[in-house]
Amino acid sequence: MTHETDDQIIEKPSIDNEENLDWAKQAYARLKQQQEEKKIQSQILLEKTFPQESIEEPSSENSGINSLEETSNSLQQVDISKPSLASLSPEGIQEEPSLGEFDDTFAWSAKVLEAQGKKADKISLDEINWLSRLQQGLEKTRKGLVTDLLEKFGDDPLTPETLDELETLLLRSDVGVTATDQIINALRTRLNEEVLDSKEGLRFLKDQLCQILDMPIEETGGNALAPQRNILNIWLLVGVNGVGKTTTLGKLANLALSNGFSTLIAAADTFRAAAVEQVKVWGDRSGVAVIANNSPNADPASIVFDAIGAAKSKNVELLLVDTAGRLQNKNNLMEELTKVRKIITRLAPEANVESLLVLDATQGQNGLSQAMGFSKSADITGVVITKLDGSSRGGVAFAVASQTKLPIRFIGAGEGIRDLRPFNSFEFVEALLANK
Ligand SMILES: Nc1nc2c(ncn2[C@@H]2O[C@H](COP(=O)(O)OP(=O)(O)OP(=O)(O)O)[C@@H](O)[C@H]2O)c(=O)[nH]1
Ligand SMILES: [Mg+2]
Repeated sequence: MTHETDDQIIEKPSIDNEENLDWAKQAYARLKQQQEEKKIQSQILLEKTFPQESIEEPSSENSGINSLEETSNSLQQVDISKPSLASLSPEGIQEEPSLGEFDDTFAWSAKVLEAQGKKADKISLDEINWLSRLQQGLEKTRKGLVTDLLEKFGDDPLTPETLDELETLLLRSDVGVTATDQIINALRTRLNEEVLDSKEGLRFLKDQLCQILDMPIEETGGNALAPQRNILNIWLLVGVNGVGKTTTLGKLANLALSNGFSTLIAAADTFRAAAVEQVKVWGDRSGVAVIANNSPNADPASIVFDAIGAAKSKNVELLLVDTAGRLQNKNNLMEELTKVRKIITRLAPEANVESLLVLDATQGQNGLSQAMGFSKSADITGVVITKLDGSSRGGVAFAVASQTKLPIRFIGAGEGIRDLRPFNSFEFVEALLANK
């Protein structure tokens, strides 16, 4: 969840389109070496932990795992589920990415990192892996936008007619009227000043797209959202049914824990019986304890109450709250959210509170009207866009930023625990317009 600060990036990042792959090759060689070293280390560790005989007959007794489960704290009603066996197995904690071939996707991901001023010996496989998946995930959106766009732009200088066609393309890609107008007007003004060839046109377009996404982020201080150390941060995940709130919460728990934040989950979706179990599975996968109440129709506010108490007594830095899916026009359910917010303000006035609205990219412009409805009644501070993999409507990110003026904080592109990252406009726009 750490992010480069602005002053580390002196120039605006831009992709070097020359076929200079030195940096990418250096990064690849380094990651390859790290992977080899890791393999050797884990082999040594395995041999030390399980000498030959015990590999053949592993003893499950006294493993310490059962005792962890036994001590699992079950208060009368409030259930504090400690992460169980699944979280202790390596697969449960993370699916480690592995380094594939040095191919076009690797080279592209490396270029995006290089353009942001990263050092070839400082990048991680996680970063490369995520960018590759984001680029692949946005393929459907890209197909509708880029192929046509590049055809329209051609090799000739841009003309007012190209802009008309670009306008149609942007609108068709769910970019929305406000953002499209902003982009087209900026391009038109620029065209009145000078002749733009297609390469400069594309560069200008990318800058405009980044500006639209960055505007709400800059208005809230300009940094990526991360919990503040040594104080309580409470993040609520809200949104309509099935958009990916619980999955996002699980991925966030994993991301927070791997960045060293002490983390706790509150299972405040009491609407569906299976919801608590689902959250517990994510608690297990990420290794984060879950506060839940097993009695049917428990009051979400009372779970948040218990969770804040537990968070304070354990010096938790990030409390993630799962909430039930609700339609933005259902007043009683929206009031329930207000009640939860009130409890938080009363019990933890010093906490940093974020209400993250989760939007499903596949719903396109429909998600936008949800966002408008939610930000009216719930105190939304940011947006998470999920399901960018496989959606042809990734352009909706621009509509969200320009129309709701809410900062996009995280994006999800897959169902796996690693498929979520802090939002980075440069990476998003490059992935969207990647021209393979
Ligand atoms: N492909 C893909 N699927 C996702 C992503 N995020 C969530 N999902 C899937 O979407 C479905 C719904 O996810 P949940 O996390 O249960 O959604 P929710 O908003 O908590 O749902 P309710 O609690 O019922 O309102 C699940 O099948 C998830 O695996 C994503 O980024 N990509
Ligand atoms: Mg859920």
